[in-house]
Amino acid sequence: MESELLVDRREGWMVLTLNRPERLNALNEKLHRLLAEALEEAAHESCRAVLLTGTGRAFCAGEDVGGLALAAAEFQRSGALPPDLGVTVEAHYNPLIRRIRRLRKPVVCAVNGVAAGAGANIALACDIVLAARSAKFVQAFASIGLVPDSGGTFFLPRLIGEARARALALLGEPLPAETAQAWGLIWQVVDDGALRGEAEKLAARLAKGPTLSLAWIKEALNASSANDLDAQLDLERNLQSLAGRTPDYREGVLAFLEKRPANFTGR
Ligand code: T3D
Repeated sequence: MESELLVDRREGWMVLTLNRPERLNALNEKLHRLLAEALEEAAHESCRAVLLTGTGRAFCAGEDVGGLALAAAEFQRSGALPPDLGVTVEAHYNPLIRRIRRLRKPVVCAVNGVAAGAGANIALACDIVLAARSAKFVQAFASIGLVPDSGGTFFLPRLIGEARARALALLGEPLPAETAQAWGLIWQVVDDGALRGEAEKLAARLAKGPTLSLAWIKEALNASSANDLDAQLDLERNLQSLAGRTPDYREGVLAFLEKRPANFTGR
């Protein structure tokens, strides 16, 4: 049987494909575990970029509601305490979002179809999000009586502002990919047939980039929403000190002066 997560190791980068198309790539325990393991592997120096996508007509429909329904039924049957969903969030979603944000290399997300619930917010945690023109983003949580998790209440207002974030979260209405791009929720919409190719080109290009500099850019941007200007200026100074001592900086300057493409090694 094919794995629920396809891991394709390329030269210096990895493609991770959620692969439960019959459940719209909804996340169950096994897929959570496979994803965590793959992202651990991606943290290795030999991997310099990651592409995350899904098979079939969805990117990811969030938590497998079948699993949630079984737990709720058991609660009704036995009269025991309801399952604590915060446990799943703490065990799987929070570590996943932290892994993506803290990974010291770019994570490209190719949203190939609907991204709902935690699936939408996993996409938003990635560094560069491309979406198929037919894709849509759904904060599906309120529709089943839940609260956005996986960083939704953090990313949404920062990316698109309070008014739009509140309406999306409270109404749970689908947001078409083109509107998501127009609002600045994602980087780019691509025609459906071209999405995979464009996303692969982008990930391959990033994998040939100055990986340490890209990691520090990510670190600075991650920090900026919590920092004031002074703290952010200090952080930029510190990171620039580090970047300025790397072989890739030397190579970048040399390549510029010699009018040739830089050959970055990620060091
Ligand atoms: O402890 C915790 O776990 C808390 C953490 C929660 C994190 C979360 O993500 S909560 C939110 C969970 N996700 C949802 O509520 C989304 C549910 N799905 C939908 O709203 C819709 O399916 C979509 C908007 C994503 C797509 O709609 P549509 O009309 O294109 O497809 P569909 O017909 O609804 O779904 C197709 C099949 O996929 C269908 O199965 P069937 O009838 O063909 O056998 C459907 O049941 C299944 N499916 C869709 N989403 C899920 C799912 N199966 C399991 N889990 C899902 N999330």
